Amino acid sequence: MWLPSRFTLKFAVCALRRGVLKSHPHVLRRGGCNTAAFMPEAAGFEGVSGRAALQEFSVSNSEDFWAAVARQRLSWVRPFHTVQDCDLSRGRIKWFQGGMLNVSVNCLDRQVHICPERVALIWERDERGSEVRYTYRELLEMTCRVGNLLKRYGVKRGDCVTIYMPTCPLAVASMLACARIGAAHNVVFAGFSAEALAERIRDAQSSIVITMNQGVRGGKVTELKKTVDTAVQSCPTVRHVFVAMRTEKLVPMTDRDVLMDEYVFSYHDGDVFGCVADIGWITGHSYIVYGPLANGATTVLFESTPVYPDPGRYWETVERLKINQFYGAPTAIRLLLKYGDQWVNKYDRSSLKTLGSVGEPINTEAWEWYHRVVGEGRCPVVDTWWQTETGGICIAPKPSEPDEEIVPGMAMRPFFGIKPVLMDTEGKVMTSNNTSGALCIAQPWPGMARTIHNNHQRFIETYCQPYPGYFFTGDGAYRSPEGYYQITGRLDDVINVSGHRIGTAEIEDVVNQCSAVAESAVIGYSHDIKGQGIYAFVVLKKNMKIKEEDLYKQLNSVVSEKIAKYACPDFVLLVKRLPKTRSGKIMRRVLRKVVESDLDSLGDLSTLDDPSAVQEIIEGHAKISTKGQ
Ligand code: 6R9
Repeated sequence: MWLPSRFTLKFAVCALRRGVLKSHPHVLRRGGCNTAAFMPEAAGFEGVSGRAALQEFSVSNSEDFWAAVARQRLSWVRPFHTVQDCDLSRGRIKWFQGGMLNVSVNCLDRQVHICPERVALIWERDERGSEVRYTYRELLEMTCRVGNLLKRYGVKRGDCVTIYMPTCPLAVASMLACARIGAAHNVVFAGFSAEALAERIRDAQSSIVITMNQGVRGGKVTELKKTVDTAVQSCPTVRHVFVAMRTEKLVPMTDRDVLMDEYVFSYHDGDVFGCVADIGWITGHSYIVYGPLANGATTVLFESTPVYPDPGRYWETVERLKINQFYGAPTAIRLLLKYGDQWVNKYDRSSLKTLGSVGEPINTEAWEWYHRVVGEGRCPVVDTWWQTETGGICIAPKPSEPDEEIVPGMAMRPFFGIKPVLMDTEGKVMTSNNTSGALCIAQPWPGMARTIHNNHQRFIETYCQPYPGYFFTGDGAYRSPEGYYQITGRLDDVINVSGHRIGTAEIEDVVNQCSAVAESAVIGYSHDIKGQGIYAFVVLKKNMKIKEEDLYKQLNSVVSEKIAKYACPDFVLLVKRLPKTRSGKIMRRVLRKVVESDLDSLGDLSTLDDPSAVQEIIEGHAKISTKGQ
């Protein structure tokens, strides 16, 4: 598990404090102060000084780099004999062959050995002010109990356990327990329907599902056990359902069900990393569970929503838990921006050091607000680009030298060991700056995906074949004259208006700068003359009153001024909500289907955050297309 970039400096400090570096007395002298601060291991890299030199070393001497990191930061049961054996063009990705480790041992036992009473988890329960802290020792105990239970019910190495739970300590312990006994885990977001859950259980062929009697989020109770009962009816592999109690409510139990015991709580202080994603998404896996725990950090499990019981929830939580790093999604930032600054200013945010953003391009307005209002202009905002397939952050403004700039809304700098490249339409690497292309990664790194479960051929076709020898991300990016990267959105979303190719993110960024606009989604639709026309879906800020014609005029003038006339929307539809995934990404695919009047192939909408948003859009679009604009 690779470190989040924000952790590197902190890790260096912790490592010194904990004596990890004792066996490397010349760390600071040989690597130079700067380099050791980024990464203590750099001390062993002859002649490397400063962030840029370390980044260069990490890609040109990739094997030495990753071997040093792997040896220093992880405890191995058996050391590896070969650092890597990869061939991207064939989809062969093998790292650390011969080596054996247990990630749960690295997240728990290693930390318990160093500092058993440090707080590992702070569970920020939906009920405000009732947080619960777990030390590394307690989390290890809980994990061992779940692991034993799984073994007792026949789970073996290589099996896959389905976890259908909200973000909570027992869910983390269940993930780590699976890893401990060599089983895989299939964490399904606890808002998914019985049908969506059943499909994922069948795919994983799980014999065990772990769930809770009920879930609580945003003050609403969800019947998790009931959903599991329905789902498992069509899942013949399931033999047992483990049920933990989140509320007092007793739910019907059958012979198949196993009630899990309660555990012990205790309260301690510690450093606090607050990633407010759901553990059902990759951000939750890497930056709530494995990343922070493997580095001995204290991690927050946020069970609630950004607006429950009011839009000050995040910042009240920051004040109460003294969160140092806050990591969230642009969609939530845009939502909170709509409610105004007073919800932020009410709370003391002096504990905050770094603000992170992930999941989508962060538009300029949201970035500025996050930086100026939330971070009081003193916390760096890091726009981190990565994907489920990359395992961890690949491009981010930090780490950087202390005086280096951060450009709003740009992921900017490749992380250590990552070599991004841009490809042109002919599949050639573009070497110049100030250019846009398809974002690929030129060489393998240990955290990357190795295959798709039960479908290696699809893995090869999707990621390895489009640009042979390179890992294809599916995203487009722009490289600035200074060599910084900016993500322009999914390549499937790129619009081609009369031969001008433009990313949806670029137009949305400008549309969102209109004072009346809270957020927007832009898509291309087929146009007889221009090839593609531009259609913008716009959500207005709270209590905003503006005449539609005035809004269109404003939009046209700002888009033609900041981009060009060809980028002005042909259609603008005002909507109350945009269709989004549960992790907050705008589903432009659904919008395209509505505009193409292809309603039969909208796909499974139950995985949307709010499926009813689509109905409003269908109706709104029908009006526009009959009356014109
Ligand atoms: C971590 C995560 C991956 C896709 C990715 C890209 C988009 C993520 C972004 C970003 C612009 C950023 N994305 N971070 N776009 N700027 N900082 O989100 O994983 O759910 O797999 O999504 O999200 O399009 O390809 P995942």
